[in-house]
Amino acid sequence: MAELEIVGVPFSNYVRSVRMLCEEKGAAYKLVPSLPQSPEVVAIHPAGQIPVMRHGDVALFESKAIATYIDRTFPGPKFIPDEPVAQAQVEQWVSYGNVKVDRWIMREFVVPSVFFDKAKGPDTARITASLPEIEKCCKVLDAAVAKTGHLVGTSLTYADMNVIPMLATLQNFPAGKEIVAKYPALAAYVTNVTGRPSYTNTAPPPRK
Ligand SMILES: N[C@@H](CCC(=O)N[C@@H](CS)C(=O)NCC(=O)O)C(=O)O
Repeated sequence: MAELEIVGVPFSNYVRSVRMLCEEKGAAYKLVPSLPQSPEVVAIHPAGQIPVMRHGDVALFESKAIATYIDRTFPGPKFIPDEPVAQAQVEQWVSYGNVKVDRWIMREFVVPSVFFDKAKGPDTARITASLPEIEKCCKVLDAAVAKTGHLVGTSLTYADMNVIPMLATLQNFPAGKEIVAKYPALAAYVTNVTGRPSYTNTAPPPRK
């Protein structure tokens, strides 16, 4: 079989989600550490985003499409179930993760907290405005994982792998940690999933 290549830098949450899937399935892969908008990435993703994937003649962009391909192509346990309701629920939580959780945690809170014009300082109004929206997301996710400790069914699926890097990143910030701590089922969920080898083995190297 051709070598599976995940192209993207390891500190990207979406790259990490796809790598977690490979680790959980026991699918061997090579990480090709390319930045967004690099020629290698633009050759596959029309918007230059990471991750992209190469596997023999197959090239794909968008993390969920990549995850579906890997889950169906490689042997090992399935993390996107075949059963139609569970499969649709994975889609549902991946979409919610991408449209709401990524938006409020990453785009409106983490990115403006970390990357800002040094002369101007961070946009505190924007960051503060994200907090009630992050709290809404955490409330929704807390209720969803309260019964089984997972978003779908009773075991880990790609829906969990999609959202966990975002929630773990949130906890690196005192305001984010404070919000997660208000939701005990969510806090336990983050602790459990981030304790898995698939998460710890995909940790990005420390930033310089
Ligand atoms: N919907 C895309 C989102 C990917 C995404 O946002 N990737 C970020 C890194 S985590 C990126 O490439 N950002 C740079 C850019 O948008 O130019 C997916 O699921 O793959």
